[in-house]
Amino acid sequence: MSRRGHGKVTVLAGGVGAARLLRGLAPLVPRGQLTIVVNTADDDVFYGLHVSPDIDTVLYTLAGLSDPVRGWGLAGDTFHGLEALRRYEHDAWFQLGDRDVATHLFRTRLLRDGIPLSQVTALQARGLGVGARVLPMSDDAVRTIVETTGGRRSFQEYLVRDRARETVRSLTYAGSRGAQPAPGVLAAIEEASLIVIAPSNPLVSIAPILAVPGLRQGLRRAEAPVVAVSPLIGGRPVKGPADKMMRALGVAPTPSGLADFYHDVLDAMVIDTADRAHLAKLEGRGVAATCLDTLMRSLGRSTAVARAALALGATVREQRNLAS
Ligand code: FO1
Repeated sequence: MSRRGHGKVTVLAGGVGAARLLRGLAPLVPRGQLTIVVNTADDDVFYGLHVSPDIDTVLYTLAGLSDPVRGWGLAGDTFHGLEALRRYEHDAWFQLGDRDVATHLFRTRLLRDGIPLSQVTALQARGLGVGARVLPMSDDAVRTIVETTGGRRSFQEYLVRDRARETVRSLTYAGSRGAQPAPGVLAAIEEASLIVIAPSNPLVSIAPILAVPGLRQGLRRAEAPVVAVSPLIGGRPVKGPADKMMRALGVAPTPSGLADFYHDVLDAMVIDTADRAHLAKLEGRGVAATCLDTLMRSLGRSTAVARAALALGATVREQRNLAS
């Protein structure tokens, strides 16, 4: 590793929050050095098409094509196809844009032909001109099942159809026990100089990745520092129901709660200035921490947060070198 370089960086990523960090991080990491391991437990089939929302969001964002307001889908897309479909399926609640559909058509056809999701994703990254290596966590199907007070829901039913109104009783990552990490995932963790847990929902974006056999052990064994970027600002996420879900499942929606949740893999955490009261608590339990404004509303803010994560990782590495 050069003095100014960071070596290989591996990021565990969900959707929109992760993508906001990645748009700042990707330009800071030399080509060929960045691997992104993406949650696929939100994947589902809509209108016969296999949709991988977190992979889509990461790819579209890195390609500079994502819708800046929604965070998902393509900027400037239209929904005429969906409107036409609603003549037959009145409650078609999951919105696939007219141009977005091409991504799902391509993925579905290749998967049906027996091509693994990791290879399909690599082809899509190439087609979109994305230089970073984007890997699904697994080529095997893992699905988040949400038990709510109203019944059992798929993740997209819970989040999109029911707008996360129901109280969550439990989460399961169906299929995770028998799943294998996608090719390259374990090596990316082993060879990394820095591992970043993106500011994604810990329960439904990061936990399914950690539930793939070998992933958690790989992180525990990794030489690289594991730095989490908190998705919380003053106890609330920028988007989505993370705080509600965390509270319902007994995880405090604070940096300390996150540190408890990631306790066996975590070395350091980037938190928002609004949560600076947790800095001392984190340091007290051996988690190195730094704080700044983590609201990534612009590329500049994404770059600042990415730099903070890289710098914190470098500090942890230096401290370890001094101690050894
Ligand atoms: N999120 C919504 O809130 N409503 C939608 O209709 C919707 C459609 C959609 C289509 C493709 C895609 O890649 C993502 C889409 N998302 C939609 C986002 C997605 O449901 C969630 O944000 C993620 O699963 C959570 O990471």
